[in-house]
Amino acid sequence: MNHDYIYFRVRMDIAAVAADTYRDTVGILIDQSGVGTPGKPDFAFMWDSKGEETKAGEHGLEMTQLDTGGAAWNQTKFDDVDGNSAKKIAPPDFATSGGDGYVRLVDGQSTLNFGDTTFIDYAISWNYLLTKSGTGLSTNQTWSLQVGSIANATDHNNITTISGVPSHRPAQSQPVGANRSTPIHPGRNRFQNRTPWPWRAWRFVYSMPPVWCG
Ligand SMILES: [Ca+2]
Ligand SMILES: [Ca+2]
Ligand SMILES: [Ca+2]
Repeated sequence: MNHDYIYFRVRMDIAAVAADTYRDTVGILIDQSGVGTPGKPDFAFMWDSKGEETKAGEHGLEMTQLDTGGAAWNQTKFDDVDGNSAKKIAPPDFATSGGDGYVRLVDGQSTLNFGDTTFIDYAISWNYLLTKSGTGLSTNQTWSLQVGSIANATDHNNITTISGVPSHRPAQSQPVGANRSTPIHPGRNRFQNRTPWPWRAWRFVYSMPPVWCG
């Protein structure tokens, strides 16, 4: 995370995500505290590679919101914030140029325990989120995250695989709300996250006499 973008890295259980053959949707699912039903996701940054296959430039990285929220992940799906499943309308969706958001694929990265992996990296512009998305997503909120994927289908379908559980476990056995990330507070800088110094420490620092060097 920096002043301009918030970043996510997803480690895939496959060695390569070939652009000409990979046809899943992979999304960062966000449960924003105080919005919607507690424990259920509200928004998702979706990378729709399936839709991109048939209509290049109208899919790819998409800003979505919860459409149907069931008790299990295979009853849960999202819908575009732009209200059009066939077109990318920006704003409120990510524009295809201008830096609203990026997806980067890093193939063939070796691991200690399970062969090669691919990273899917997301970079989401704070300026886009704050001024264009219409989602209300902002810095200094409380988010719980999960990664969900939809096998060989677009972002308009039920989640089929979810993170935080053993590999390849189907989503139907996973209740929504379980195995989420610990809450994050996006956009806080390192000083805000630090426990404040006690008053005596501040007093000591500020009462030291000036030291002349040279
Ligand atoms: Ca919520
Ligand atoms: Ca789509
Ligand atoms: Ca759309």
